[in-house]
Amino acid sequence: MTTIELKEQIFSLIGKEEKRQKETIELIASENFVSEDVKRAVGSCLTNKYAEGLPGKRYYGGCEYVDEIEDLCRRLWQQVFHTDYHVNVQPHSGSQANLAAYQAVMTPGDTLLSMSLNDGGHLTHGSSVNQSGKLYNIVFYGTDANGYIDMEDVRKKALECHPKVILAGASAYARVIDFAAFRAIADEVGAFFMVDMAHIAGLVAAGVHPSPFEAGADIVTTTTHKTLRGPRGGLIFCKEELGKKMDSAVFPRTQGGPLEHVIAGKAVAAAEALDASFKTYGENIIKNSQAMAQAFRDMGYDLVTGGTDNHLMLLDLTNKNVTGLDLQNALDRCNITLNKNCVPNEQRSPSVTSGVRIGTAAMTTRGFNEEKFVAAAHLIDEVVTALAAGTFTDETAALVGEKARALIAKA
Ligand code: DSN
Repeated sequence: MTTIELKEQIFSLIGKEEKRQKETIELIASENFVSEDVKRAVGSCLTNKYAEGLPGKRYYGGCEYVDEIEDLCRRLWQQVFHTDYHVNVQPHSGSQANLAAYQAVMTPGDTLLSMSLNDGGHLTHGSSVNQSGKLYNIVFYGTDANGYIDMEDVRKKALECHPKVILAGASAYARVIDFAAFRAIADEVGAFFMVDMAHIAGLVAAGVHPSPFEAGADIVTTTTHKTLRGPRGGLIFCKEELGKKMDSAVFPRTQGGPLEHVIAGKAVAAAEALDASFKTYGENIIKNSQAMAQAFRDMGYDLVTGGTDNHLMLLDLTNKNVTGLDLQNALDRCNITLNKNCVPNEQRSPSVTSGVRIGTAAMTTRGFNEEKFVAAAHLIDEVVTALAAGTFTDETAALVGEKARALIAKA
């Protein structure tokens, strides 16, 4: 193939993905749709620039404009979260942000107390297959029988294992996290208190979830692409006294040159999060989530913790006799995207699961209101019912897909 043909192939695939996104009800809780301005920044000439180091202290010439952009980005994110914490905007992702944060305050073998992946934590919170689980001694706290974080368990384990860091934050947890309670336990055992707010950061920015900054977390990491609706990437905030260590944990310890085009995109997203409309967006995400959760309850579905306080919910499909994997695959054929997810006391493997995770941030961006989310819940139920009865066919997929596209067209 010629270069031209290869490029045509690449852009044709991007076009197909764009069409898929436009015609799909997107319910993956960690995804969102960025503005054209975020895309403009990320697709800009800044991708050409090397800028290892920090503004004013770079290892390359010609950094005057990227210095201004990165400085502005740092200031804007401090404004978004009403904080004067030190901030580093260079992490390429949430995983990179977490790794750098650990490196700044822990040495290999130190103990990290965090939420297990099966209970809703994240791979980078000490999973044995992640670098975090290989470098550090990991102790997990879990959720209680109703799926809530068990603060008694957190305290008991903290008193037993004397962790260097206690981490709060999750990728599949539908309830408000009590940061103040975590802070109190960290103080009791002399641990650093770290929050990974990647999933809920947009809700914190909108003032509809308690802030880890107000609770006095020592370190706060986040991604910028979930509820914050920015480009893919990470941020690290920390108390001023940890700032130098944090910066050198990002560069040169765990990363090379920062992605200045993405940093510009993060700055654009911060400017958007500072607009008054972002508060309404956060409020709508939660209203939509709660309306959808209620619709599922009304149809006899079990929800982990019985409902939601944030942008996501976890459906436990055990009583429906359908696996998370089967539902995810069937919905992929019906213009509805979500992901399979473990539920408490999961009996199936993580690649099959007994549940699915559903998020409302992306479709709230696309204009879905409570009524549309309720309608989407009914479409999912149509598919679950057909799967359970063994009657899910190409025809079912076409019919539900048509209804999904019609809902999107009306949004
Ligand atoms: N994998 C992301 C999620 O879906 O929650 C978190 O990094």
